[in-house]
Amino acid sequence: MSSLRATARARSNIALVKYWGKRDARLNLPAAGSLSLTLDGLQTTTTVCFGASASDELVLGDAPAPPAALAKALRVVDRVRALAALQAPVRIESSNSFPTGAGLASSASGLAALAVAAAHAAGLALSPAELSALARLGSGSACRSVFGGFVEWRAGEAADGSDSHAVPLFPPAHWGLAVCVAVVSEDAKPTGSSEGMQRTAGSPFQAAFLAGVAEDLDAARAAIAARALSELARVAERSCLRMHAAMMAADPPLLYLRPQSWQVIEAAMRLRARGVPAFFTADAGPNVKIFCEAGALAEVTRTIAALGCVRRVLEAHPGAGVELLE
Ligand code: 2P0
Repeated sequence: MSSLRATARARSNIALVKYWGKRDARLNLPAAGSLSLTLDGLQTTTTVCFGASASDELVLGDAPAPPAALAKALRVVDRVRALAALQAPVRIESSNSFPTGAGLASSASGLAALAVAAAHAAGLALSPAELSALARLGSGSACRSVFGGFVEWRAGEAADGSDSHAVPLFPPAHWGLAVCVAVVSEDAKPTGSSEGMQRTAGSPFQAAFLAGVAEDLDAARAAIAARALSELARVAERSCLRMHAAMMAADPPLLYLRPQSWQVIEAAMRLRARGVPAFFTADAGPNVKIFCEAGALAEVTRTIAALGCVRRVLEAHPGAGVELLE
């Protein structure tokens, strides 16, 4: 059994056109497509070993993971065991290079690394699209982290989810963008994405958010192809704010952004108003990400770090897809 082991590394991704809403919660099938950039610097390394433990185990960093994290991981592992006709217990060891649970998409890199490590450990030869659909079972956004650079998750139509996976659009080197992550809080978020999406399904603004996604995807693809930052800024900021508007209008409301987040958002808008090629986005947590042309990163970071409300900043660049390490 000792050979049923593999290690993979995956990077986080940040959505430019947001995924928020499911048509099937069990299979993580989205209500609409989404589009993201995979980033280096924010990564998870995961080792999967079948048959080396008495029961299914997940270790995150140095500590046993909470039951909910193990349950998420087992959605991927159980599919792998079914495909490989394998019954052995699994031991998963995973470590992140960045804080978990604070809107930095640790589940995207984590579940993408897990899907690839588990499939290889079990001896499955899956295509990139199949690996992406496998990662999706653990966490929707993870299907995008299988690929590097600019990535689109096609929502698909099949009831079994077989056509709901990501596709690579442009490689990391296509456009020299950079991202400054303004960390305003490192606390775990109180409402996870799955629960948050379920609650937002009842928001009167959710249908309006979803109705704009197809147009946003077209506009984002065109802006990225043309490396047109001001066009991409327009699409990404409206996708982000429409998603947060739908969240805020849920009952009870979902408020992921803190006052400090709004200070960073306003700083990003001021930067662009004075000609710095930069724009903001924010996800299901209080931390704000500022995308910019790589040449503007030093100025963006200096400006954001000087805001009294920011605890620290992380810098990242476009990154590669998932890698098998051993
Ligand atoms: C995104 N987010 O497109 C959006 C924007 C957060 C806000 O994908 O329930 O952790 O596991 O499918 O993938 C976070 O959601 O949710 C997410 P599940 P996931 O990046």
